[in-house]
Order: sequence, then structure tokens, then C-alpha cells
Amino acid sequence: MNSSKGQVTWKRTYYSKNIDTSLNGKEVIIVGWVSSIREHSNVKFLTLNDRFGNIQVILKKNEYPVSLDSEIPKIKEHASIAIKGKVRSEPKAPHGIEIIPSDFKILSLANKNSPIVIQSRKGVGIDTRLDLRAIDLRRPYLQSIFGIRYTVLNSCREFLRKEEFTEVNTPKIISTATEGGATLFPIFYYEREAFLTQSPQLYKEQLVMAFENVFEIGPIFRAEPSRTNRHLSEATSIDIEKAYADYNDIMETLERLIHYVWQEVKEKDKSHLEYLKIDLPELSIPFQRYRYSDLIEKLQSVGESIEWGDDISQQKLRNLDDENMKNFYFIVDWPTSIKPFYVKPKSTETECESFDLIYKNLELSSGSTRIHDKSELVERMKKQGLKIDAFDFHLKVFDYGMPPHAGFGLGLERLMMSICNVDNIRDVILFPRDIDRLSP
Ligand code: AMO
Repeated sequence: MNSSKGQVTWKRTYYSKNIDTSLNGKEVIIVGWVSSIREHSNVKFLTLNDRFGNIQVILKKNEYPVSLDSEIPKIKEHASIAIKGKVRSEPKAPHGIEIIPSDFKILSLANKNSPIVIQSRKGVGIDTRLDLRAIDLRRPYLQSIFGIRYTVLNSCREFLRKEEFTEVNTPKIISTATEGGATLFPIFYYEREAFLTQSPQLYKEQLVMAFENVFEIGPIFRAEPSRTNRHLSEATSIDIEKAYADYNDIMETLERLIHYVWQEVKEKDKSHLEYLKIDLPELSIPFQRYRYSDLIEKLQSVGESIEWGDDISQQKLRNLDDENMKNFYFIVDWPTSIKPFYVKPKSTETECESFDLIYKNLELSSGSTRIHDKSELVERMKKQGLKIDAFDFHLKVFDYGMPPHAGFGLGLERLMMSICNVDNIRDVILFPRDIDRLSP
């Protein structure tokens, strides 16, 4: 059969991961994209990638049919091709084997020279990469990151199902803010104004009435006005809500969840971690807990200008010299005044039953015990200057035995940043959205 451009009529017989020295001498068909071509004294070394890895193909005159001569120069990095050939053991080849083609089909040519070099670890500037994101994603660096993201998502679901949480999906088009009005995205909803959801907060709280323990993994939208390496306009949140629980129970669930995910990645993604040069340390739980008030004193003692009631910035945390802060830790009992209306105050009123989970100095999650008493909730909403009428749909369910409950929201991309040791959040999401970017 002559090589030709066109349809896939050959069926792939093996993925790269399934070809090893036991197949020495066997004819196989492999399909994928060309991730590099090198030439060495009339021999072309071609690396063909598929979704599981890569394999070396040797194009040496006299080893392949003369009929392929005119086709070979057309093959460039990024082209999609199908190769029929023999497996040959070669200790010097990347996986100890290579393919000697007898025929191939070019399925799709690369018509342009791409600015993105697949085998490059660092790549070109982030904007060039994001403009051609699907091509960028062919790089082993990102294949490893998204391989790990898959494990993280899967193991979160596995853990929460084992704990008998019910997975739910709540509306993403909503009528009111939950996390403060400043970061809301307004949209037209027929004749009315509506918003993209900032968090499933109110819905997950309502659902504990019927299902007790729920979780949702879904998008959250925040109109973040700043350009930072840790904020997106559309992020993924792992939200849980648990009935008959308080913030201590929830912190315990969260640290066990993180521990489980960490172990799963360590076990299942060894090759990805190796490529990314990440040596995940052993995690020990429980994580250290710092009271907000104690941290403020600590920061003041090292000369930071910060007052009780201020938020604690990433920059300020970075300036503290504390071994336990090089890992996961909680900051608990925040001032009521800087937490949302649904967070339950402690008996002191000025502090609330709340926590943030931090990794080094990056906030990964926040959670709290919620107010489940309707009149207390209305009181808090009034203090925060919220329009009670706008929350009528929510408040009315509190008349029918709302259980005490607690929950958290964990940012998936922030968790990925901590596992993969990545500085820019845009590298752990397929198609990032930020103040400057709405496509691809
Ligand atoms: P919060 O607003 O702290 O809490 O959000 C929870 C977690 O979501 C992630 N996150 C973000 N990640 C990337 N870009 C953003 N713009 C962004 N905004 C938030 C962070 C953050 O810690 N309803 C509460 C949670 C709860 O109490 O259950 C909430 O939304 O990792």
C-alpha cells in the first residue's frame, strides 16, 4: 500500500505504552502526532506521540520502501500520521524499542511552523502558548500536569463517594451574590438581570436539608479586576456541605481529602511527577492550626503593619519565618466582619467559626460553620447591608428545620498549583479566563 494523505483506514493496533521488547519483530500500526524530528547522518529520528506517551521511529534509507522517499520531507513536527512497521529492540532508544516503518499515511499535515516546540519544557511566552492552547497542550510538560489534574479530580470524587457524600449539580445562573457584590458577572436573563454564580453556597446549604452530605465539582465565576498569577475569572471549585457538623468536623474532612489526593497522585502519577521533577513529601495530618488573632500578633511582632480585622495577604505570610508554614496549615477563627454573611459567629460575636486552608502562602480553601437559625441569619445580612428581599427564596427554607451544617470550597486550580509546584494558575487550567482573555 502506498502512503497517502487522507482518511484513517488503518486501525491502530497498539498505543505507545503497550509496545515493549516482547513485541520485537512484530508488525504494528501506531497513530499519533510527530513531536520531534532529528536528523543524524542520513537517518531521521522521529518521535511519535499518542495520548499515553511516545515512541521512536527510525527512517533510514534502504530500511523503508523507496516509494516513501517523496513523502518523508513533508513530515514536520505536529503532523498527524499513521505508521505501519516492525518493532525492533534497541537499548539506546528512549524506551528500549523503535519502529522501522514499512509504510505510513500522512493523516494531516502541519502547514505552518508552530511557535510551540513540543519537547520544550519551558515553552515560549504564556500569551503565545495560550493563543494556540490546543497545540501547547501537546507538550509533555502540560500532558503531565493535566494527567495529574485528572487523578486529582478522580480521587476527590472517589474520596467523597467513599465518605457517602452525594454529588450534586446546582444552577450557574443565579439571582444574588453570595461572596460579595464586587466580583459578580452580570448577564441578561430574558428581561431580567442575573449573574454567573460565584459559588454554589446557598444551594449546597439548602441541599443538606434533603441529602445531608453533598458535594459539587463545578465552575465558579469571579470578576477579578486584578492581574495576578493565582486568580481566574472562571475557576473550578470542589464544594462540600455537611449536615449536623461544625467547622472542626469539616477541617478534618478537608485534611483527609487532601491527604488522600496527595497519596493517589504519588502512587498513580509517578512518571508525570518524575517528568515535572517533583518529589512530593509525605504529608502528615492533622495540619497545623493557627488562630487568626495569634497570627496578627506574630506579624506585628516582626514589624508588619497590620491590624486586627485586616485580611492577611499572601505577601505578609511569606515574611513569617515558621517551618510549619512551608506546608499545609489552617488559619482559624477569623473576624466576623471580613467573612460572608452565612458564617456563624462564635459566642464572642467578633470572631467566627471559620477557616482558610493555606499551602505555603497560597489560599486553597475557605470554610465555616454556617448560621442555620433564620432570625440570626437575617440579622447578619442586615448588618452587612444586604437586601433581605433578594434572598427570600433562600430564607424561606429556613422555616422548615434547617439542620446545623458546615462546609468548604476548595479551589481545584489552587490545589493543582500546590501539587505541581506551578507559579502561574493559567498552566493548570485548559483554557484560562482572566481580565484580558476570553478566547480560545
Ligand atoms: P472563597 O471565596 O474563599 O469561598 O473561595 C473558595 C476557594 O475557591 C478558590 N477561588 C479561586 N481560584 C481561582 N481564581 C479565583 N478568582 C478564585 N476565587 C476563589 C480559592 C478559594 O479558597 N462559599 C465559600 C466556600 C465555603 O465556605 O464553602 C467561597 O466561595 O481556592
